[in-house]
Amino acid sequence: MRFLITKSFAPIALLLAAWVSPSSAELYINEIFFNPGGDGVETRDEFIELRGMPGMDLSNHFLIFIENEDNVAKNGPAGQIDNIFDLGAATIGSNGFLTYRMGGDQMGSGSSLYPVASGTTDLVNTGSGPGYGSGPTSTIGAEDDGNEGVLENGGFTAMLIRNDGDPVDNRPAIAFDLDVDNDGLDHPNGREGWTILDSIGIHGEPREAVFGRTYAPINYGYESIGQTVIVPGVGVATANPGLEPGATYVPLGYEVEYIARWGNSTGQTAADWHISNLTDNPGAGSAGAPVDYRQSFTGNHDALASGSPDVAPSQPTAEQGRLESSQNVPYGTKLLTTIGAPNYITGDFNGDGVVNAADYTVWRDTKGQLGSESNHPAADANHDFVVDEADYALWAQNFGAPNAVAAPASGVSVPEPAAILIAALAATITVGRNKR
Ligand SMILES: [Ca+2]
Ligand SMILES: [Ca+2]
Ligand SMILES: [Ca+2]
Ligand SMILES: [Ca+2]
Repeated sequence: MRFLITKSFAPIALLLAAWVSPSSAELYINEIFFNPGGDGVETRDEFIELRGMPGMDLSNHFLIFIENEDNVAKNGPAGQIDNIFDLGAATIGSNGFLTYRMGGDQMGSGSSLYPVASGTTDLVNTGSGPGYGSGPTSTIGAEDDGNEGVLENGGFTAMLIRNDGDPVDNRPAIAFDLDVDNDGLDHPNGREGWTILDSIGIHGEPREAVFGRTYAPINYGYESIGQTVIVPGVGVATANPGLEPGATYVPLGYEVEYIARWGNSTGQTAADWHISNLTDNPGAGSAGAPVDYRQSFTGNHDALASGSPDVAPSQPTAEQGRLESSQNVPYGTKLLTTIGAPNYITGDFNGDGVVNAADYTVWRDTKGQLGSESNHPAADANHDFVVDEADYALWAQNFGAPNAVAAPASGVSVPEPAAILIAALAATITVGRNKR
């Protein structure tokens, strides 16, 4: 029985695998960590990950960050370009990834310590400027309005563009205002000659969404539209974030510090993104220590041995059990371990960005395995240090995710949803029988 079901999975696994590669000339914002908290160092621990075709030439491509802040009079800096990453000298790595990492703060914090997958085009600033550097102090083509070498914590629209217009006149420039009247992009493509390849809007901190404006198809912020908020210096205001025509706004109720695509997703719906607020444990990102940001409100996550009951990852308090994750990721999950790889997705035990039969195999082969903070089993989806039925249930719940995936590159038919359901059901039957 098990053999038959394994065989029936094979074609589906192949089809799902065929979905994951971006189509020709496509380029995506894949992961951005922009506000390391706690012991984090702003000029060391931020990173950016882009995804595209292996070896893709990035001439005339730029990643820009557009200011979100506005005020009640609508004469704030919304629409101005705050950060520019000039991708022109780079190509996408042989594994389909490109990363930007920081060079530290020149005060002993050292450069970014994240492990990066081989094959990644890994751009680390070795210039004299802090963080990513800026202009002449950046070796990676970064530039920002304050020459601080960092991304803004308050909010932004991250926008990946290609400039087919004049290479000088239409090049993105710091402080250039893409929205002069703060009522939406003055040109639907940002500027004449530009193509917007991908974008996402974030109001990262409370009250930023009240008057602020973002410019992407999908946008996130703390407040709900219509929510009453007290704004210092203004008084009572009603949240009404500015959006492009037809754009989506998703209220979160928490600050945002990390944005990522959900597994291999490339679409523009809330299901395609994982928006989270990360804190750290003691030593997170510190020189010589493993980078170890986790999701929670407070406290550290490796204190199981310390006997402090409110910090054990397997025993979250009621408060810490409320994860600040748009995808309900289990407490204590490490997200920042996929630099140069598909992003974390619940149930993706082999880390390839999709949840399918191959992940079931990992679960089956490691069922009963125990773990610890330093030796975390891949198939322990709920982060309780044992691989068991609860982890299987999370795999089954997420089977087929991410829902919105890139169109097949060529000549590959997409299986009907029914086929996926049948496969999931078949797996359930298998597990049920194994248990007896
Ligand atoms: Ca403006
Ligand atoms: Ca990643
Ligand atoms: Ca997988
Ligand atoms: Ca588990």
